[in-house]
Amino acid sequence: MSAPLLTSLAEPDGDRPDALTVAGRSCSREALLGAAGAVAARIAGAPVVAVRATPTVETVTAVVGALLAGVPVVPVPPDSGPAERDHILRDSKAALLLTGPQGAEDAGRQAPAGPAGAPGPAGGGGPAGGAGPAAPVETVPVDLAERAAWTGPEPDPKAAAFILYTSGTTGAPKGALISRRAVAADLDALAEAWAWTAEDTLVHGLPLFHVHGLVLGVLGALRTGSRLVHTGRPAPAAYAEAGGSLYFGVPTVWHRVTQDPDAARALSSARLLVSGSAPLPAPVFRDLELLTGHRPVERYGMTETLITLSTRADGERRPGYVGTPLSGIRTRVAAEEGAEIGELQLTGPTLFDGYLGRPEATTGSYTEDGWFRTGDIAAIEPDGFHRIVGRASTDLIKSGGYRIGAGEVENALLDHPAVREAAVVGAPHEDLGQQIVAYVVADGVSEAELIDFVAGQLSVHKRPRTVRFLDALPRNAMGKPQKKLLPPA
Ligand code: MLC
Ligand code: AMP
Repeated sequence: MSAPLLTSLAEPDGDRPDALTVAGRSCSREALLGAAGAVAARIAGAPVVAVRATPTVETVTAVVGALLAGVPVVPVPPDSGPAERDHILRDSKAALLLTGPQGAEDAGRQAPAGPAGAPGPAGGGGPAGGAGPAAPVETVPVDLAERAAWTGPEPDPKAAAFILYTSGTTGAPKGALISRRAVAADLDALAEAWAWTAEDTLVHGLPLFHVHGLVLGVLGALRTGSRLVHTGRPAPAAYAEAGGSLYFGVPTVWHRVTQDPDAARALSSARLLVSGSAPLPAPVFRDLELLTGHRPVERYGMTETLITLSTRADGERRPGYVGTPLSGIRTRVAAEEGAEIGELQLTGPTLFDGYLGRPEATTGSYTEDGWFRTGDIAAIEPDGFHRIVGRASTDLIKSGGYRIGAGEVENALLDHPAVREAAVVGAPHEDLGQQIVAYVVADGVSEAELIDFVAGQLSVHKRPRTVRFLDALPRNAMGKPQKKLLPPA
């Protein structure tokens, strides 16, 4: 049985003034616990709460407050446009939106917020594909000066800690239900694999609305008791300045670090550099080793499973390999007879509890004998090391470590009145891993207008980086678009 999720918050060195730093603002664990207690008191009893996940101390306070009160958290990307935000709020049925200092102003872009301290209306403004009026949501500003001692009981470990919205190949993102015990099990397994302790200072600048930045990057620090420096953005110079022992990044971040040799060399004094969320290219692995003296730890995970495979602090680290299963995880590769590669399937204590309100999608993500189907193609070497070869579906794109469904971007493009047909793919890209390329049949609209249109409807990272105009999409005899026949980007 794991310890309660937020155990280390109440530990004796809780008054260290820089236990937590986010984008240049610091606070102690004691201050965090007090302000989070005040949040917990305000939202206790709510079925679910949305958090506008800016990289701020307020976001961390909001998340901790909700976890204290046992209210599941729905992180909302701060740059999500009205279509995406309204979908998340509506689908999760969140009636409260916790926001940081910018929250009230931003919410006010759609509808004026109430006076400070009083809940005001917020939520999505524009209709997405004729989705109707915005979901009614009350904005609750987080005030770091407030203090309350939270004395509520420890929530049920089986209860949801998070509802994380994540893209599928088609349609709008689905809410993955992540339990408190899954988070605790994953963080304990990672602490063991990486020898991660309260002696560490964790540094990263990843977004606070996904598994990597939020679950590992915030709750991991709070559970192990390590200091956390969140750099606001994952810029190489900011990583260099932070002087940490443990660093997290997506491969794009590590690629940028290798392009900044001074910053890279400053990381030599760290204990462990960890890469994940997308494949780390072998040249980036080698450049990192040359510049920092560290062979990076690579780990593999998914929103639905949390982190399941990793190389270890005390073990071999091999370019192109994501190591062995974490404690409690079992893996298998469903390969056809005679083949070495096939779909990676998993079981273990870190798996999600299904997609909110989508029983069919949940059932479809498991095999008949109860293993989770990752959709990733993998091979397992005789020594147990796992290699991720690619994805089964080309309609899930990984760009800068973000998972993006081709269908969601296609639907956003089709919402533009000038677009008649759209097909979206991920094209190889040196820095981003893949970049989003859109092929459209459209008249009277420019590439820049379409890119801005998508950036305005969805999160900015879901915008195509390139748009190609075609007279018609290649289709088969049944009329289905044939993405393999699209011209090169
Ligand atoms: C550019 N910008 C625009 C725009 N064009 N804004 C609006 N409309 C347009 N048309 C602006 C952006 O707002 C931003 O502004 C700036 O340009 C740069 O944007 P970008 O080019 O999209 O960002 P980039 O620098 O390319 O981002 C790289 C990155 C980012 C690495 C920082 O991709 C990132 O943070 N990735 C992390 C993803 C992640 O955490 N994934 C984990 C998933 S969990 P401004 O002002 O903001 O600079 C998971 C499980 C696991 O996968 O295993 O971990
Ligand atoms: P997300 O749900 O955003 O967490 O994305 C999960 C997906 O990211 C996985 O299904 C993989 O395709 C990919 N992924 C995560 N970590 C790695 C890694 N180390 N190597 C290759 N792919 C990865």
